[in-house]
Amino acid sequence: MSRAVLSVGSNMGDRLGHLRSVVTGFADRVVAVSSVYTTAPWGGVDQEDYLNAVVLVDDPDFECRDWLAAGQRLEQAADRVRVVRWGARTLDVDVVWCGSGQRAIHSDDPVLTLPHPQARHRAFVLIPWLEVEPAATLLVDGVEHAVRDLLAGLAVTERDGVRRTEFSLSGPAGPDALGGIS
Ligand code: PH2
Ligand code: MG
Ligand code: MG
Repeated sequence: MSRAVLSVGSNMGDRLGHLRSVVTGFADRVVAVSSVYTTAPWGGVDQEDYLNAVVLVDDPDFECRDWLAAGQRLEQAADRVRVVRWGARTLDVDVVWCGSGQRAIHSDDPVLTLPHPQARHRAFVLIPWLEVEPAATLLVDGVEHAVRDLLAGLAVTERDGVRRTEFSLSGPAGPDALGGIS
């Protein structure tokens, strides 16, 4: 135990560099990395567009809360400041789903609610997740749904706000990452 689906996002500073810091930070625990998407801000706060991606991670010695703690350390390393809920941030690492093998962990713990209660409403989470895990499912109100169906149920404007870029979180740094990788 355990495997986790992490949603990573940035809309301040070296956005691509911040997302790449998650892949380098989790290193050999990374199982798969989605494309990088440019996404319209979700949640009603006026702010810059985000870059978002999904990273699948696995470590037999990690509990679900260990992914949260490690993600928060990476947020701190990116000088993340918590100001406005759903507002701008250098780096956000959210545990969307966590499980043992294919079995999902469900938790009402407010510190780490699983699966992430907002994930099903967010095209910027569902689209990159489907890219790396096309058969993914998510428990909504006690019922297991295909992530594909949850995405199809979102407003077209939500889905259209999520656009794939040519940036990559692995391999050589792209132009947006200049100065961000050392
Ligand atoms: N994160 C938020 C609030 N709004 N919008 C997009 N497009 N992407 C995000 O990662 C995001 C957001 C707070 O976690
Ligand atoms: Mg978030
Ligand atoms: Mg967060």
